[in-house]
Amino acid sequence: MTTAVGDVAATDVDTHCPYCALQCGMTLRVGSGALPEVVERAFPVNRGALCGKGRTSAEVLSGAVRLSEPLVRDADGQLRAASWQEALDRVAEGLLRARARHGRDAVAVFGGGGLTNEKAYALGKFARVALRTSQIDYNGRFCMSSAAMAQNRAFGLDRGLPFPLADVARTGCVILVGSNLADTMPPALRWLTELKENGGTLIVVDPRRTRTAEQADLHLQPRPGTDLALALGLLHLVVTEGRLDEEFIASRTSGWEETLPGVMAHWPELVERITGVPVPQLRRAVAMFCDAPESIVLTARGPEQQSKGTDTVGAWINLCLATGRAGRPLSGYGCLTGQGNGQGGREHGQKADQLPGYRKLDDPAARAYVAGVWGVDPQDLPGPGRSAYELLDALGRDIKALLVMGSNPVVSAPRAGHVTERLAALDFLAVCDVVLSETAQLADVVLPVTQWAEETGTTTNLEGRVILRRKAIDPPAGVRSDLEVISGLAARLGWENSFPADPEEVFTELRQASAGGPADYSGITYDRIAASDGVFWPCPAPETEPGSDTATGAGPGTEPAAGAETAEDGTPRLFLQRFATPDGRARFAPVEHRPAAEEPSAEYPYYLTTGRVLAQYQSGAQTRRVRELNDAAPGPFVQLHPRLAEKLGVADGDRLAVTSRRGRAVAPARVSAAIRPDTVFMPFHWPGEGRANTLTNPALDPASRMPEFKVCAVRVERA
Ligand SMILES: Nc1nc2c(c(=O)[nH]1)N[C@H]1C(S)=C(S)[C@@H](COP(=O)(O)OP(=O)(O)OC[C@H]3O[C@@H](n4cnc5c(=O)[nH]c(N)nc54)[C@H](O)[C@@H]3O)O[C@H]1N2
Ligand SMILES: Nc1nc2c(c(=O)[nH]1)N[C@H]1C(S)=C(S)[C@@H](COP(=O)(O)OP(=O)(O)OC[C@H]3O[C@@H](n4cnc5c(=O)[nH]c(N)nc54)[C@H](O)[C@@H]3O)O[C@H]1N2
Ligand code: SF4
Ligand SMILES: [Mo]
Repeated sequence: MTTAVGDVAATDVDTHCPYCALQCGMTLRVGSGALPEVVERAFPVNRGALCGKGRTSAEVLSGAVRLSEPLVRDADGQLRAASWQEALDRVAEGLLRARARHGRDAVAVFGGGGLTNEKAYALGKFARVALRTSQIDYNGRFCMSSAAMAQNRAFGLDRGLPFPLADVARTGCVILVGSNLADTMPPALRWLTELKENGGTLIVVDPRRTRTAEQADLHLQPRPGTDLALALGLLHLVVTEGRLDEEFIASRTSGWEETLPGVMAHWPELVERITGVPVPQLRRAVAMFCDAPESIVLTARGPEQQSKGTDTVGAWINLCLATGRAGRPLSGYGCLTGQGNGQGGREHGQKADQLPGYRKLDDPAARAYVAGVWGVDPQDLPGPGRSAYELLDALGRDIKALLVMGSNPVVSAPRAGHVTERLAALDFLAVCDVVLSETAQLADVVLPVTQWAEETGTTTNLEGRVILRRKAIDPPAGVRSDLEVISGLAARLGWENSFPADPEEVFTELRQASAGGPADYSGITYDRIAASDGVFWPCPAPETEPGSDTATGAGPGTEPAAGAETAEDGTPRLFLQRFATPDGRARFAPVEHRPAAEEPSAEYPYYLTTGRVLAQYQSGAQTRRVRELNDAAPGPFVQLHPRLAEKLGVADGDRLAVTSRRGRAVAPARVSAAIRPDTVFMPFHWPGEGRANTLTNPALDPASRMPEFKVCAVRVERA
């Protein structure tokens, strides 16, 4: 659309924010200025609102902060500019040399949940077909993998929210477990405000009194790492207070008998001892949750990034199932997925155990189907590989060469000092990025790539809504898209025509590869997305009218096209008739509480927990380069309670040394009564001496392989 802005003609392009999983709608106004202007636009999840990160996102397009030509490391150890020809040749050589000397699994790929569906799909195919390595995983393993595992176990399907976000405003009670969405998804806070305006209630579970917790009718403030006991304790009260939905348990679930003993073993006084949450608050939470005609539990990284994250989410799902709060309108469990394409990025094959369409790599039928789409022998597809931290830990050992696309593990991986050493021990490291991230600084070759406004592609937001980011401007001359990089490398590895660089062509292939899988995109086209506010998967291609774009695809037990705010396309609500398990029943998780991998001790007497602040995004690679955001959140800090500060003899702003079994970090104290006195909090957005991940514990959840970012034991003293 062309509009007049002042005297100058400008073109408006509707697209979406490059950052978090809310994928707020925005319009880019392209005029005579050097950078496009971000303009608010009505879209169902954000209804016009944008946070500061989205509002300033166009600044990262500036040549002043981004990479504009490939870099290669010379014999003298310095990075210097190079042609694309030379850079891609060097990458192909580096990967092939490692393969020739040490075998296929000596070459690894590390992807990202910020990559579009097309990129995530192409990257997974590149690893399996062109490299034939099993060694691929991605940063989403650090994000929502525990919730994904728990949802697959309980419901037979993992779509972050099985309902549109707007449903949150119309239910009766929401329990928000370990989400600080006032800072991490600010426009979503409005749905909670509306919930309260509609007479609903909000319970927030967080060891800190965050801006989100301040909105709550009830704030439960447990010790870090005790959410599993808390959920079991609430369910115990549901049982003893006669609040079970026996009818629902009998007709729509399985496994209750096996689950009940674990629940009964967590009586209220014990749960108070473990969690620190007083029994009367537990009772009040149960009353609020069960008195409401409908209710919803939402989890985010707080309960999930634990070495028992899968069981913990399972316990919260149990609470929903036992009270009949699942598979019904306006009731259910949902996970607030984090990254821009955190949902789609986990569906199309960059995960160690997975093929496109959320198929399993160890399923012979799935292998045969996808191998058919790819034109290869199923026997030639590698098996499942290692999880993200295990892969990083193996660098320089049995993995000799690594390609990173869309992650900055030097800042964001657990036990980051060790991970940095492992990266340095590689024979060859290539990084595709938009900026010279801390990880790119270690690379042998850095490939500069285009950004969201300069390329077209789809992402799938936290609701499972597949949306289209449209190209608004041309990229600078020296950069190429990730798809062009993959295509160029594949050609050098002998796969000339199998890796198209055109996003729509890749999406067409993805649709075919996903057809019949749990995350079926075969009925979704760019045109269909463009004609709506996005399309919710599953969305199989209409069988009756080939080529028709109008039929509504819907999976089993789902509700097609129920209108909430707008006419919804695809399958906005899942599980209303049946769950996606073989027998259609949701499965209870028979779980018991266990301590964190590391609990406080005499030497390390406090809990450290980590997370985010409003103005920085993730490893900060992008947002630390935006002046307004950097002014708002210029550096790391250690949040601690006034009583702890007094005990340690420190004042606000004093430099604190925080030490764990893995290392020492130094950052200024931020004294605040909003945190438990036994816990300190650090945001993880910065490299250097204040890097929170120097301290964190890579203890893994046995099922999801999620590291324990949210709990470890530390000593705190004046630096
Ligand atoms: N501003 C900003 N927004 C973002 C991002 C960002 O980096 N910056 N990242 C995006 C991504 S990828 C993600 S995954 C999401 C994450 O979104 P959130 O999950 O909301 O973010 P976190 O700050 O990691 O953690 C949320 C809360 O968990 C609490 N917590 C810590 N330990 C525990 C515990 O043991 N139990 C419980 N119940 N709570 C605990 C913390 O105090 C914190 O307030 O945000 C997305 N949005
Ligand atoms: N202590 C602690 N650590 C954590 C967490 C925590 O709560 N506490 N949270 C974890 C979570 S939930 C997450 S999601 C991870 C995230 O951590 P990271 O994986 O480091 O995420 P980002 O900082 O978003 O890194 C993305 C990188 O890719 C680049 N990039 C952006 N878009 C593109 C693209 O389209 N193509 C390419 N090639 N590059 C691109 C960016 O410039 C950036 O350098 O951190 C995890 N680490
Ligand atoms: S909430 Fe997330 S998607 Fe929306 S503007 Fe902010 S960073 Fe972008
Ligand atoms: Mo995340």
